[in-house]
Amino acid sequence: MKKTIAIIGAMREEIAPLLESFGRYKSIDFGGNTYYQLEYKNYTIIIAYSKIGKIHAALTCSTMILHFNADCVIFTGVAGGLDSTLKIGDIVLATSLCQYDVDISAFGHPLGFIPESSIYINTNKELNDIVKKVAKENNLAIKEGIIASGDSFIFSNDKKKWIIDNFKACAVEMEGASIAVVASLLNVPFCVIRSISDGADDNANISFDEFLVNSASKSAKLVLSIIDNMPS
Ligand code: 4EZ
Repeated sequence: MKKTIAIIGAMREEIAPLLESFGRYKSIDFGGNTYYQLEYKNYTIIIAYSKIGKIHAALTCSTMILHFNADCVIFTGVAGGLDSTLKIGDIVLATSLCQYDVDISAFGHPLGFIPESSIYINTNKELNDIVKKVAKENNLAIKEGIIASGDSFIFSNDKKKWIIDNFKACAVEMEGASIAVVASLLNVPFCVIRSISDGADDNANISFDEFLVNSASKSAKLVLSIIDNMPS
């Protein structure tokens, strides 16, 4: 059976380079999003941007898996850098993801923890190995680490430090943990690739506007090479 690869971004800019590169695709509207479907080599590829935030991303990921029968999910987009070694345009590959805005500490639970779930959800090792292999072949340095997700654009040093201190994350964004929760519970392998657009600091909004398109295309380009290296 032909396999289906889902590629999800949050914003149009994050998937635009992929649509441009494939050129031909079918558009399917579902649940307030447009899904772009095409055949490539021995794969069906389905691409969509979810709109910003964890809830939108959860709907899109669920739709990709349950409605479009995705066999694996790749998230591509940009993120705010938390680790001081990260520069604009650098690629981060999530080893695990967490929700920094989950807080039921009133009941003694650790930050980010939901009963019957866990603070961190791991990404798929086989997919990550392909990402790392392809990055290496393209002389692209990638940083592996924890990505923290929450429904805020982080643009303050205090909030940035709080996320680093509490979650040991190297990058922050607003959708990755949704993909992790949905895909892991539905037993679909997934990975999250992000290119840095800003430093999540007091200049982050300016930096984001300046580098969104360029950083998004770096992440999307890597995804294209990954698809070319997927086992058939
Ligand atoms: C969310 N995305 C930003 C959406 C910004 C503007 C209209 C990634 C991201 C991010 N998220 C890049 N930098 C970030 C930051 N500093 N905090 C949170 O996934 C929408």
